[in-house]
Amino acid sequence: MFIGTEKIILNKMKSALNKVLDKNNSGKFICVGLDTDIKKIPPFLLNEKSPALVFNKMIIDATKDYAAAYKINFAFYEQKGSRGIEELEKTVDLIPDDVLSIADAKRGDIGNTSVMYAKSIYEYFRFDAVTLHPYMGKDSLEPFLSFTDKLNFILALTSNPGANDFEKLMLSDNTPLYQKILKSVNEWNQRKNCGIVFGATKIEELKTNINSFSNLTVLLPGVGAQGGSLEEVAKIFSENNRKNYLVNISRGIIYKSSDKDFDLAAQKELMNLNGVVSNFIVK
Ligand code: OMP
Repeated sequence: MFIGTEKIILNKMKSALNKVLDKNNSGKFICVGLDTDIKKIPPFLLNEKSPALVFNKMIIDATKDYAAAYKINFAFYEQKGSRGIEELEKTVDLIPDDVLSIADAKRGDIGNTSVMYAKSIYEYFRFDAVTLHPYMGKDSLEPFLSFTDKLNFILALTSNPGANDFEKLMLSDNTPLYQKILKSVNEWNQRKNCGIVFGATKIEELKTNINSFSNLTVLLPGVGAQGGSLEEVAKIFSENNRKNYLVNISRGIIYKSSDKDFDLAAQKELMNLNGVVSNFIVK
C-alpha cells in the first residue's frame, strides 16, 4: 500500500514502456492527440489569455482517467513562436506522471545535432517518448536510443497516401523499404526502448506484418479523420494475441464539440472508443 507522494515518485521512475504496458493491461489503448488549433477550439475560449493552454488543460482534466497516452504534435505549437513553445511546455506539465507523454516531433539528424534534439525532448521538455524518422540511419537515432527508460517511436509505414512514394518502394530483394525498417528497428531494440509508427489506414499491411514486430510497441495514427477503423486495428491485435499498442486519435476526440461542455464531449468519445477496443481485448 502506497501513500500519495510515494505513488507519485514511483510513477516518475516508471519506464515509458511500463507506463504503456500498465495502461494496456487496464484496458486503455487510446492516445489522445493534442493537435490544438486555435481555429478549431470552442470560440468562447478565445477571450482567455492563452486559449490553447486552457483548452488543453480542460481536455486533459476530462480525459486523464481514460487515456493511455497523450501525443503533442509540435507543429501546432511551433507555428506560434515563443508563445506556442511556452504552451507546449506547460501542457507537458499537465500530463499526469502515470500517463505516457509523446513528443510528435519526427526528429532524426546527424549525430551531434541529434544529441541536441534528444536533450531538448527528454531533458528539457521531459517527454516520455518521441516520434523519429529513420531516413538518416541508425547514427541519427542513437542519441535518442541512449535514453534507456524512454520510448522511441520510429516511422515504419505512415498513414498518408505519400507512404507509397518511398516507404513502399521495392528493394532489390523484392521486399518493400518499410519491411527493412521494421527489421532494423527490431535490431535497434536491444535496450527495449523502441517502438514503431504504423498507419491505422494500412490494414492489409498491418495484418501481414504484425508478427514481424512482436516486441515493439506500436503507435497507430489515422483513425477517424483519416479514415482508419479502430475496430479493424483492435481486431488484428486481438487475433494475434497482442496488447502492446496505442491508437492515436486527435481531431476525432478533441474537437467532438465546440460547446461549453466540449471537454465532457471529448471524455464521452474517449469512453466510447475504449468501449470499442474492450470488445477485442486479449485476456
Ligand atoms: P488525426 O488525423 O487528427 O487523428 O491526427 C493524426 C496525428 O497523428 C497527427 O498529429 C499526425 O501528424 C500524426 N501522424 C499521422 O497522422 N500519420 C502518421 O503516419 C504518423 C503520425 C505520427 O507520427 O504521429
